[in-house]
Amino acid sequence: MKVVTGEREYFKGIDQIKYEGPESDNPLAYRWYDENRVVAGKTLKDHLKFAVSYWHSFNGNGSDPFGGPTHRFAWDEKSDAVERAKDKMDAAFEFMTKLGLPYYCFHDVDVVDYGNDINENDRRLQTLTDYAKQKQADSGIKLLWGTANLFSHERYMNGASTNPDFHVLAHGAAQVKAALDATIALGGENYVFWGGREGYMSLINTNMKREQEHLARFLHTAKDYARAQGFKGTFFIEPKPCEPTKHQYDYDAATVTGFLQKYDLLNDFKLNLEVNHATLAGHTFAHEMQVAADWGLLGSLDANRGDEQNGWDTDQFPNNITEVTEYMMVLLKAGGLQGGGINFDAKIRRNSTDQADLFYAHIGGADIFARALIIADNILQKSDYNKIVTDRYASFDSGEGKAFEEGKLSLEALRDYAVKNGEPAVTSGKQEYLENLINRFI
Ligand code: XLS
Ligand code: NI
Ligand code: NI
Repeated sequence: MKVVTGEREYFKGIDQIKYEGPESDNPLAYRWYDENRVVAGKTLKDHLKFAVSYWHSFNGNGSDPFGGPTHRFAWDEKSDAVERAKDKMDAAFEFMTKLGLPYYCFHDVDVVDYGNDINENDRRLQTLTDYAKQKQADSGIKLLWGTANLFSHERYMNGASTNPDFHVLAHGAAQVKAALDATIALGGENYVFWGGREGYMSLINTNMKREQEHLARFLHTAKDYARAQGFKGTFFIEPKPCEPTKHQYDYDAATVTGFLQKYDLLNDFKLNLEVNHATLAGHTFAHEMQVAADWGLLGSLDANRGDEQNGWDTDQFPNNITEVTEYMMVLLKAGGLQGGGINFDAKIRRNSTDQADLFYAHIGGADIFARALIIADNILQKSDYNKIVTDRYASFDSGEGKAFEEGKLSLEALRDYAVKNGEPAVTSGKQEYLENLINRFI
């Protein structure tokens, strides 16, 4: 990939990041992410489809509820919104091409600031879409997914498509239309719906059934529009249990799959799962991935992690090799992601203020996933892991167990079997053995 800069170079002194191998001690090099390395029949680049998220990397300024920005961006200086947005896009493509990752993702308002005039907002996004089209052509970087931010503006405080006021819903639709148009124009491979405020703060004032019906109708309407415009990609729902809303309708993977089935959306929608959202829902991320995989809905991943000592969406970069290895085992067993990739929905810390910090963060994230994928493939290919799990269910492979699976045994027949065969043998689940096995390959 060639480095693409604008008139000005923003990340001075940092060249293109290269793969140097595990022995390298260069902090600005990949040690595991060799994009051309083939694992389980595909290159790492094609398995992982890494994406940089626009919001955290080029908008996230380090502010928190207790203090203002700590990250000062040289691309954030001009007073005109469109000119400022072009500078930011120059910086974004410089960063992404120096990093050498193949995709990016954005919300409409990440790309250019919005005001309250829908026509003017559409014009701004259109201008930046044209600008991005050129940058994508110059660099070869592609859009993994686009989305609309239907949670930051004050009008969405009671939700967007689940708002009790139809007028607010219509504003959300206007934003989604423009974001879909931009995604389609840029050849975006997918489109995401994350319903940050699609839920309720208190049940006392909420008609939950009606709100969920509106959400489903909204998704159908948006999907029908995009399909009519020729969009062939996948729509993703991104589950999260809470934050900002107290209770969100897209709580977790199991909740969303039930919703998609109930409202006849399974043909067009899959899941975009996020690590820390799983944590907040009280699940492991591997669990969320497995739920999606079992439904054939494992679409895309938002890579990050939470903090074990607190309970909010800290969006830190991933760094736990054991956990990520377990994710990659689920991914390989599922046959990969359907349409999506791995988006770093993660931000550097408030006090990480060197320009290089954003590079270290993404390098570490890409390396841990690449390394985990290689390890996971070794475990599945070279150990008795698969056999142990398969053998646990061997009693259903033949005889009466098989007949039960096929629906051929009545409750009385099951009772007869139990009486005839006495107490079952005690069988180990071998959990510690398998944990050690995974560690052995790490
Ligand atoms: C917030 C979400 C958000 C989505 C896109 O918690 O993860 O960043 O990925 O709207
Ligand atoms: Ni996310
Ligand atoms: Ni999140």
